[in-house]
Amino acid sequence: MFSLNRKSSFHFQVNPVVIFVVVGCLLLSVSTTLVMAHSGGEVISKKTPSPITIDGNLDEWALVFAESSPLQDIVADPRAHGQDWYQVMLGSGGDTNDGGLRVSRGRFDGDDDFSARWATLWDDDYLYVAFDVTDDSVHVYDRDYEVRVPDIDGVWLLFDTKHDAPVFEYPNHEFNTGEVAGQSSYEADDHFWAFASITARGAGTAWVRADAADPFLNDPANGHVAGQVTATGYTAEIRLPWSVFEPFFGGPLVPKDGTVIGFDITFTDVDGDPPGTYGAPLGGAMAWSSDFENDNSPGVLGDLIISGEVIAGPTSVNPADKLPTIWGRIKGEYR
Ligand SMILES: [Ca+2]
Ligand SMILES: [Ca+2]
Ligand SMILES: [Ca+2]
Ligand SMILES: [Ca+2]
Repeated sequence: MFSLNRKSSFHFQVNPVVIFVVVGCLLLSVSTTLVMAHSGGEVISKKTPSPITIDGNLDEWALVFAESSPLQDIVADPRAHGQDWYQVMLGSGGDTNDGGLRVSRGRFDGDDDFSARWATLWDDDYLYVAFDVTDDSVHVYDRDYEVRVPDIDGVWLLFDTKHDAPVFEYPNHEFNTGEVAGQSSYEADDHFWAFASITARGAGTAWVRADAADPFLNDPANGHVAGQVTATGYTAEIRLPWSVFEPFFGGPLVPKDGTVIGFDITFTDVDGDPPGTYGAPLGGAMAWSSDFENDNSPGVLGDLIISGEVIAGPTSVNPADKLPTIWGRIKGEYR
């Protein structure tokens, strides 16, 4: 009896503490999983040991594409592709969702109509992004290079350079784009460009806020934007010198391990007879981390996280591509 009483007494005194701790832990755990910074998208940009050649050939991206795909692919139905990080609630933006959760304008008829594999890298000079786009109706841009006229097969890149947009907390998969978009607007440090990577002039274009040419990025001589038409669509390869962010950031934006920048991507897809249409049912638009509104509100952007991890360099050199003298020199250096 004595022993039993002591045991009962022990339980009676300790249980509330145990319950308190357990419930506390549960609440902490639940609240942690519910809190989402921005719209949930997070992408890691690793460091490249050698500069990326901006030519629309994505061979040097093979390793980093293999890491990023399918988790970061821009596809109409992110959750059907295992992208559990995608938080945006169906129909919460000024969107259509016509053809998939991520569809913000127009309509998409599956991954063959439009989808994009992509990845990002950086070095001390540039932030790089590359896209391998599947598009069943590719339109090479051949109009005014100084001003976008009107819609394009191309991509918008959007930045909150100070990463200071307001953060909203929603339960998993209930991020309300429209609600968030109404709570913030672009400030001096927030900026976006639109790029047409495949053009009749060869060099890609870069338009400030998707409108007028960026005097630096749009200049063909600077070689910052390139693309190629492929068997399944087209590519886009873009490098942004860190200096282009300086006017917005308010000083040098020096990337280092752990730097976080608000970031999102929007693709517009024009389909049909040239110049193609952006409207449903042929064309449309879809974003990476939001369902658009990202040109109005930096609050709906995701996060681009700079990592100090250096990717492995190019893994092979094909001797068939090299002149004998160059190949001899390469072999000589490895003796
Ligand atoms: Ca390249
Ligand atoms: Ca900002
Ligand atoms: Ca298209
Ligand atoms: Ca289409």
